[in-house]
Amino acid sequence: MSSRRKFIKNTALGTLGAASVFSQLSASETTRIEFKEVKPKKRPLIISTWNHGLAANEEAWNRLKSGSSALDAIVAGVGIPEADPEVRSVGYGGLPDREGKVTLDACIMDKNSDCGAVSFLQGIKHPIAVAKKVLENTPHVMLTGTGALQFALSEGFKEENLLTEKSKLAWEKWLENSKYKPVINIENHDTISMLLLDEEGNLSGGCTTSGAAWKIHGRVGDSPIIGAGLFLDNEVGAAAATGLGEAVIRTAGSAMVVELMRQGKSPNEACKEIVERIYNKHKNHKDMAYLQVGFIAVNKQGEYGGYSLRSGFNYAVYDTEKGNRMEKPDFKMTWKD
Ligand code: SD4
Repeated sequence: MSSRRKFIKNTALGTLGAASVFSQLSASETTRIEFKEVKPKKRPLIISTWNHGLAANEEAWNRLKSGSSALDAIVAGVGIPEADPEVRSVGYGGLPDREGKVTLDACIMDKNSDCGAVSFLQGIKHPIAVAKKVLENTPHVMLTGTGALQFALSEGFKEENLLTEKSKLAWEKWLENSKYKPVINIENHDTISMLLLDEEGNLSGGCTTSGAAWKIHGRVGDSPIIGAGLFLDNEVGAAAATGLGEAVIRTAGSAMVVELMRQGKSPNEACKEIVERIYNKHKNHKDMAYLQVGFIAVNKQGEYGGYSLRSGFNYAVYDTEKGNRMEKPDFKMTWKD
């Protein structure tokens, strides 16, 4: 709950509207409330999922500091793991689907709730940059498959082979048994979601992934879906997900985290409540054996947090107070539980 809401709730005038509360307070009390309401904790603030979030944060931070817009900073930031062949779950070098095709999902959202997304996109190294073009240059929110590729090419993007030798070898090994058993988030190199609170206190976010390895050709996860993999309301906060996309879509995960923050929960509490909900909905589900979900969230005041179902999740935080570092959120259970 924000300090202002807490204050009003705790006062004897708590049942009155804010306007009448203010009219009955002395000038000094009003000043105190106003100060609490607008005081940001830390700005700018950038948080990104997983270890590759560190390099992404660094790039986004430097871009912001040299005057880039928040969306350009996000595109450049998450563009680092997208281009890194060693990051096997995002962009170039990402693990392919069961047909050996690297298919990418991404979305981006700004302070005005404008958003752009691409799903099931092949052959373009930076899907997040295409998602931004969808936001800017089309009347739509999401383009998919060959349509998304056609659009990317018309915007000047270059088509290239994204299947590296290493990922091809991993796919060939998988083909020996062809067992579909998603192993999500265990090795710390997964979807990158980035949330950004800029110096003016405005929120934006982005998310990009090659999705679950060995998925059925055509499968789209939560990451390009606004409300599932990413959501923000500039009046409240922003949230993003990593993990088994099917579970995040079933529960509208990121949108729900934002709604819980709207109701007064802290980012940590909101992430935890949604993870608990996902657990309750899945505890007897066939997906439970390999289910992992993790959320990160930031509110308008600059408080941030995260929570995951299983151990192993971490995220990178960059702020003016402590610089760029990894943080480990709490989790509900270990992989052995
Ligand atoms: C998906 N949510 O496609 C993505 C995968 C992921 O951490 O986030 N892994 O389901």
